[in-house]
Amino acid sequence: MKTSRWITPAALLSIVAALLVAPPLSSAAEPVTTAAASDQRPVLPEPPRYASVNGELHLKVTATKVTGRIGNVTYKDLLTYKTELVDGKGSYTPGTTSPYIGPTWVVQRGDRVVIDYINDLPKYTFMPVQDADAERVPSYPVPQPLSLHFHGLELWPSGNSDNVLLSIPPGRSNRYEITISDKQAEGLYWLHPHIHGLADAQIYNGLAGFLIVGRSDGNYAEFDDLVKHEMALRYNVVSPQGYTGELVDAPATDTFGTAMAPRGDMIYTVNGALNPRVRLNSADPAKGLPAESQVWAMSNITGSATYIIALDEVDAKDYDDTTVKGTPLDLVIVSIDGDSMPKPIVLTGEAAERGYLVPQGGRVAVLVQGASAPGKVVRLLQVQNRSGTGMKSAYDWTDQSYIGGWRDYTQDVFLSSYSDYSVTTKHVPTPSTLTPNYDTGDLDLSKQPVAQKRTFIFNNVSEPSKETPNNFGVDFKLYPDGSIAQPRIGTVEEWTIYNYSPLLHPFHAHVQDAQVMEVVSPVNPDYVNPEDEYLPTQYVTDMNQPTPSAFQQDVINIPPARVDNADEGMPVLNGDGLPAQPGKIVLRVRINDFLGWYVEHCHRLPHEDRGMMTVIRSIPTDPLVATVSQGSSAVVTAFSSLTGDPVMEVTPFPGQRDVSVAVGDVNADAKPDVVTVGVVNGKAVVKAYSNAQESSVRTLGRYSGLGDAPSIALTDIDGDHRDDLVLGAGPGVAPKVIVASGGSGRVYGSFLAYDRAFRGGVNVAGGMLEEGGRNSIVTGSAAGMRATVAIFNNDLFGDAKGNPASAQQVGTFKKVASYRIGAKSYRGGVDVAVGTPRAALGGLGQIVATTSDAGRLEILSVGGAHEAQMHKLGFHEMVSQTGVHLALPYRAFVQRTVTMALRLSMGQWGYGSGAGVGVVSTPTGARMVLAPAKGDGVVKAITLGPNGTSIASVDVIQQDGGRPAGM
Ligand SMILES: [Cu+2]
Repeated sequence: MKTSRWITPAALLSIVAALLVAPPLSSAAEPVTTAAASDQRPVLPEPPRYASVNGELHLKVTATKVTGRIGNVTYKDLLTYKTELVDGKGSYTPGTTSPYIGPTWVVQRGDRVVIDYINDLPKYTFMPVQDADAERVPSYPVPQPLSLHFHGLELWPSGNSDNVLLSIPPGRSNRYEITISDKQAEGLYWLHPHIHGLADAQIYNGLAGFLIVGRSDGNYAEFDDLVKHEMALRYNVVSPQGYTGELVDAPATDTFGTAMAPRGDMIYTVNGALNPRVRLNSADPAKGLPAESQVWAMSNITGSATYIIALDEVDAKDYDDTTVKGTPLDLVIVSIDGDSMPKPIVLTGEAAERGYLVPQGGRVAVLVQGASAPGKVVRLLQVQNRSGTGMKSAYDWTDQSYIGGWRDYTQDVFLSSYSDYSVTTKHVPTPSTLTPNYDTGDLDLSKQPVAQKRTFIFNNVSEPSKETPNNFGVDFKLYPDGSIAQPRIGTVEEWTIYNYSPLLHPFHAHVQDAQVMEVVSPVNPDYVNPEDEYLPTQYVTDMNQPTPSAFQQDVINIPPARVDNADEGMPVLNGDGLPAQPGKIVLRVRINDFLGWYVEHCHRLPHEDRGMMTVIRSIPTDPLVATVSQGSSAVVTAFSSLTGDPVMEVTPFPGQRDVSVAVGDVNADAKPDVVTVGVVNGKAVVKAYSNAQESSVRTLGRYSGLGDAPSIALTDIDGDHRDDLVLGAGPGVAPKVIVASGGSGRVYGSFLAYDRAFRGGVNVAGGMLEEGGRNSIVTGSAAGMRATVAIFNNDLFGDAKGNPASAQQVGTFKKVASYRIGAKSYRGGVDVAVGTPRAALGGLGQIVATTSDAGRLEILSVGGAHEAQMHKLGFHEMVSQTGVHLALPYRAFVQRTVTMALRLSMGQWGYGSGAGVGVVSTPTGARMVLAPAKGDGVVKAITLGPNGTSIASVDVIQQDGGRPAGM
């Protein structure tokens, strides 16, 4: 007999214990109100607030386990954000703490926000993927990493800013430092962890909080005097056996379905309270009092729930009676996802009754009017719906034995109003236009030129099996195997996103919001739900939209494909097996001026955790290539990678042949800077040309012990999203690497890349090589030993108390991998570069290594820490085969494995005796720039084909040059 997968005997005991100690009601601590004594409803809790003062907010935030109560049940193993002010930077307003919503942060545009973010989470109970017919494999605890995402904010995605690739190990911390953009729309945002494989579990169990920029209503003049409320909408599922006290959801590692609760076993909370009341004064026509107006800003802070909200008015006594159908009230939407709108969207009549769909992660602010008479109340409702279509769950609950997926969301009352006429209130009729109290800038991209078009296909990967249990992918790939998209900053791109599945997928992109151009929802009007009680979501809400929105969003639903009535709600297929009528959205995005790595994904978090996510990397508007000619005075030339034209030609060190060059962003203006190193009076001198302008040259520093011909690379080493200097010793001295700040030139630290006795010189490179969100330094032996590529990391995480990484930590580098390249007898050098020449195949950066040994070029992949951890823990097979890349703690110094992804002969391009290598980014990948290792000659740029192996094109960049670099 199968046992329940949720309730272990130990858990059952704890539940029984919890029930025994739980008092019948949780209202003891509620504030005193003027409502009738018989009113059992709790008052809507307002979370405590931490607000910036004088442009600064500094918080210490600890993610930790807590026991909490919802309604009359005590829940153990909830997670929460314990929060405190640091150094008095910010203000604190007390509120009602809840395990279900963290404290609210309030910030303003231009603010500097520092978060010391501590992982104090308990171990995560890992439940391996099960064969439905087999006995359960026992669950076991694994360390639980943590990260932080500022949902909806336009921020740098790299370094210690909004970097969702970070994976903070338990007992460690990270200091996040963000600057709220001057262009950020004012409204309601939120923050939550973003660990792939654990996003749903961590958010579901409590790790979330509001982040208000300015005002949560959108900051419109029309609403200056109104009361605003923020409302976190969350649900919980109790197990089908009816036990309470344990929260049930779908761990990414543990299910053939996406965790279906039998109907009715949902509980809904607002700010952590069940069915609370909010003061919103009804009109009193007898006294000539109009109804009070308020703005309610709501957020769907769940992984799975599709909320469809509606408002109605009922007699006060019916406030919680879902069988009573009230008078539908208009839904007056004034802000979506914190973005401002030129005028309200008003849903009235039947449209108001059908409700507005708030997707997972999305927000909506509505102007709400009080009820029409003192004996009436306004209710906020969840409209009954089902996510997905009629097919049943693969889950082995007895009443749901098929493969597929839905989740039922019952009709329910989230909250209701009450009146207190001792409070003076204000009435505002629905305005015809909305007037933001600040400059919103131009939000309409519909007339802008499009620099790049892309498509993404959201789909179920395959029929579930033990190997691929109900996975979700993008372009038929699971994260991180989908193509890396590399938009150029400052450009507008158009993204068409198809939905090949019968489920709703809410699309979410980080770093910049999107304007909806078009929505195509191929609803089947004849569709009959087999269970016929619950309408699938897509039939409740008509999502067709033929014209562009007048505003931007950060979560956008992709309607499902047209489904087949005869095939249990699966999509209607063409002869080729693909959906005949996929759902579709067309978006425009203006790429913000931030460089770095981030993601787009489905915000239905069990889908994201199962692979429905791809990597995006913003690159400069015009990534530059730089070369050094090797005449008696080396000439550094920078070229536009768009036009091939030279943009700068300088002789940084007159009279010197051995000059090295790198391209990167040392001043965090997101534009490529050209940095060179030469030797003056025995010291390596580094000169930087900001934005490749000769007039902007400045000397960054002078460094000893690097010999006559040092090498240089640029990559962010300390997490401030400003590229730093990596200097490799030339021939004749010990194989030293010096790492220094790209801003001040100050030395962070140094290390020996090879044996101290080695005198052949060190080539250097750096970049993002694996999940974990930090850059690595790559070295290549320049000559005189078995050619060896080595990888070095530092550890930028803080300690368990939230103290940030020390200067010593930043400057301490350890070798985590090495790789020998070329024949055993080969003693020539290996040059190295880091980039994304195979972006079509996903992953992150790769190393390109070249030798003069038969003109060899190898592309190397680096295995991440979590891969090594998974092998060690023995569940690699169970995890990786499902596509669930459970990100285990990123440990900087865990040994990595390096594997050869591709080997090419450079002889085909005329470099049979070797070439130096650089990599320059393109919107779809990168070009490998090759130049002869010795003497002058032709520089060529190689583009790999879309399959990442064949050659698509070879461009001549420049005659007469050498030693290339790119960005
Ligand atoms: Cu999805």
